[in-house]
Amino acid sequence: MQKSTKAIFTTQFEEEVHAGLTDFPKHLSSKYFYDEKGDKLFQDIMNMPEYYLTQKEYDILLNHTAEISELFSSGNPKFKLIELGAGDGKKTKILLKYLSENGFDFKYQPIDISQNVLNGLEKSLQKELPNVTVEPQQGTYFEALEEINSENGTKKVILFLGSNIGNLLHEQAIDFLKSVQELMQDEDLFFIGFDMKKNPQTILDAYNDQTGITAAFNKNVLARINNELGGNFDLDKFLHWEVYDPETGTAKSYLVSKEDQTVSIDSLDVLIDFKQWETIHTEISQKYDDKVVAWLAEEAGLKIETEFSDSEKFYKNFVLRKR
Ligand code: AVI
Repeated sequence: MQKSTKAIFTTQFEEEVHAGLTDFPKHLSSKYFYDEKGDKLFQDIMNMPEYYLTQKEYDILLNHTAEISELFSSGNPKFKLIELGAGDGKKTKILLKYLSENGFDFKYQPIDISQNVLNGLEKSLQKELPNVTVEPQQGTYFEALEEINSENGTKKVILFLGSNIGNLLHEQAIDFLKSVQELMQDEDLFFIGFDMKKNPQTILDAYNDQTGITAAFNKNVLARINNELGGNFDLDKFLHWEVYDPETGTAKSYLVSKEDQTVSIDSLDVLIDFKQWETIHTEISQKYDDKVVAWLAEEAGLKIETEFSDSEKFYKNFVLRKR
C-alpha cells in the first residue's frame, strides 16, 4: 500500500514522480532520464552500432548537404537556422560547415533548456567553425521561438532532429507541431527527423543493446529519484524491458520489479510498494510511416514540401511549411 501525507510539491519533478508512482499502472516520464549522467549515457547510445538513428540521419545530412542548404536559402537568402534541442550539434555541424564555407547568409541559433549544453556547443563551434555566427538561447522551445518571432523579417529555418518527436504520443506530437506552426511565418521552414517503421528486430535491438547502456539510461530516472528526492531504489532489483508493436509502430520501455519490494522517497514522504514483475512504463519511441507523418502534418496545419531519406529508408527528414 502506498503511504503519503505530502500534498505540496516544490518542483514539477516531485509532482510527476509522485503522480506516476502512485498511479496504476505505474509510469514515469522519459524527460527525467536527462541529467549530467543521463546526457552522457544518451551520447553513448548515439555511438552504439545498434542505435542506427544517429548514423542514418548523419548520412542523410552528409549526402544531401548542398540540396538542403539551397532549399534553406531559397526565396529569401538570409535566414536564421534555429535548432530545438541542439545537444552536441554533431549532425548540424555538417550543414553549418557547408553553409559557412559557401558564403550563405545565416546565423545559427541553438535552443536548449540546458545552459551547460549550450556552453559546450558554443565553445566547440568557436574552435571548429569560427566563421559561423552563433546566438545560443537558453529556455523552452516556445519561449525562444516567440522571442525570435518578434524580430520582424527574419526568415526562420527550424531544425528538430533525432526523431525526438517520437518520444511524444501522437496527440502530444500534434500539439507540439501546432505550437511550432503557430510561430511560423509563410516563408519559414521546419526540418524534422522521423524514424521510420522497419524490421521489428532492428528496432528492438536499437533499444535493447547487450552492453546494457540503454538499461542504465532507462534506470537513470530511478538514480535521479535517489539523488534528488532521497529515494532508496536498488537499481539491480529492476529489469530494463523493451517491446515493439509493429502494427502501431510504438516501442515502449519499461522497468520491471524483479521482486516484491517497498521503496521510500523521503522528499515525497511516500512509500511505494512493488509486486514482483510489476512495471513502470518510462518511454515511448514512436516509429512512423509516410501516411502517419502526412496525417500529423495535416492535423498541425503544416504541409510537406519535400523529404530526404537514407538508401534503406530507415529514417527520413521532412521539410514542412505552413499550410
Ligand atoms: C531522444 N530520443 C529520440 C531517443 C529515442 O530513440 O527514443 C531516446 C532513447 N531512448 C532509448 N534509446 C534512446
